[in-house]
Amino acid sequence: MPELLRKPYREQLVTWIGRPCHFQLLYKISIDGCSASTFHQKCDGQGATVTVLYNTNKTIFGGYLDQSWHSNAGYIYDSNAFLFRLQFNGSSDPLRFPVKNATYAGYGHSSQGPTFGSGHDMYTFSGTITRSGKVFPLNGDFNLGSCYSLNGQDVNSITNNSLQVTDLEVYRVIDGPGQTVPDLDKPWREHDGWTNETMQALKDSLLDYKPMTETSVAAANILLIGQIGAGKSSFFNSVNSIFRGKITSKACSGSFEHSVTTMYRQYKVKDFSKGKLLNFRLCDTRGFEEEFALDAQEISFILDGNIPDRYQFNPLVPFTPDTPGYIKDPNLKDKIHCVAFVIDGSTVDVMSDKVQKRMKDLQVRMNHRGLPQVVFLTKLDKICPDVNDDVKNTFTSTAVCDAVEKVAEVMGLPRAHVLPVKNYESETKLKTTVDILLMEALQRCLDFADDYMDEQLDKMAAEGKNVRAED
Ligand SMILES: Nc1nc2c(ncn2[C@@H]2O[C@H](COP(=O)(O)OP(=O)(O)OP(=O)(O)O)[C@@H](O)[C@H]2O)c(=O)[nH]1
Ligand SMILES: [Mg+2]
Repeated sequence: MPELLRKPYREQLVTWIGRPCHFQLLYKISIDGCSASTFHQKCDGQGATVTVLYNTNKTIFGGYLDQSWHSNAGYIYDSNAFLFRLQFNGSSDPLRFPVKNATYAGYGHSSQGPTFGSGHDMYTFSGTITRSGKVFPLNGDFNLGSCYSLNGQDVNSITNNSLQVTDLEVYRVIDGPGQTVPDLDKPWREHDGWTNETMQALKDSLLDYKPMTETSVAAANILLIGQIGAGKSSFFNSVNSIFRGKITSKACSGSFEHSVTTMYRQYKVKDFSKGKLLNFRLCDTRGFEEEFALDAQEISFILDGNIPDRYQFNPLVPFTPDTPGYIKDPNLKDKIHCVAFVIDGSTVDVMSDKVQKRMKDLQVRMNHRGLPQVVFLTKLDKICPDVNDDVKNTFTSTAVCDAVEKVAEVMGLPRAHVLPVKNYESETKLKTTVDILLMEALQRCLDFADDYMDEQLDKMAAEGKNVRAED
């Protein structure tokens, strides 16, 4: 059964419990269903337990009981009990709230889920809770502070105001260090590792990259598109820095009320150690805003290769076939071969309907052309402190995993198409781990671009067109 409670949080609980111990999962509502009878069936008489709730506000809290749960409609005396908060708003922020009235530490009742304190301090749910999507809207009630010392905290600062949980787990606390400690930090996505060798292998593979050999298309075109300030230009700068061998910022990036990028640029990347141009182009666009969207027709022109490099976007006068520089008969080499939506991971939860709609509208045009789409999910460092400390934690971070799921859902794309990255922004030196994440995302994009070109060639062959006419 997949367990959510991460290793650092387990270690924190062990410290609080105050004796060497480990945890065995007894009950998990996302697997077993959320019902008081199942909870009691699985957890009564099991000795010490920890109950952990994970809510939709990325906050993790719960309670510890040294004594067994029961279903006898009576209180459980426990002088060692405590309530706790482990995480708040996606950030680790542990606090322990000791019991102050041991007589009422817990309450066992056949029709109630885990319940702590009289009053009750933490009453999770009663009866059966029906899942709504991925969320269980618990029907309990929290009157925190009656039997537990809150040390200045309140319901809001402990639960982050939500009883909408994605999971609730009860673990049995077993004395002694775990013999076979399960792999608690199992990544949510397979990953090749973070060594210099991995980095070098990725770099070599990108250096060797050539679009499908049957065509004369020299470079794969990847379109970077998304809201202002999402990190489109920074993505190019980051990739460019990797091959430059030092941090550079060729494309203007920054934060401004309107898009910093105003010109369409098809950036090439040069490897400075080998003096070689790489065979892909990163096409940077103006970001869209709440009140300003790229003209849909303009996007079609970009996708089809009608718009020239260095075209100056003008929100007042959209691009037309009469605009100077219009490329009249673009062929496969001019077209976009893969679209990367660049989305700021730290704003995924607050993405407005308007922006979502903008992206959907663009997707319609892309789907129409059979264009592969990925998401570069940026600013991971801002959504998870562990990732901020070290990018290595990306694939074990629940906050990142949640953001990936959310974006995949919003964009209607498979999760595997959502690629977490962290751009270089304040660093002064390259880092192997950051390079790896960026190059993996780029490599995926190029694989998809190849698929697209392959498909286009099949189509052209089927239509009797001379593929070599692309020359
Ligand atoms: N912390 C953090 N900041 C980032 C990241 N990527 C970009 N930024 C910052 O976000 C701001 C906007 O980045 P840009 O690359 O200019 O964004 P853009 O999508 O090109 O924006 P426009 O050109 O205005 O549409 C800059 O201040 C960057 O330094 C990231 O991964 N982490
Ligand atoms: Mg930009």
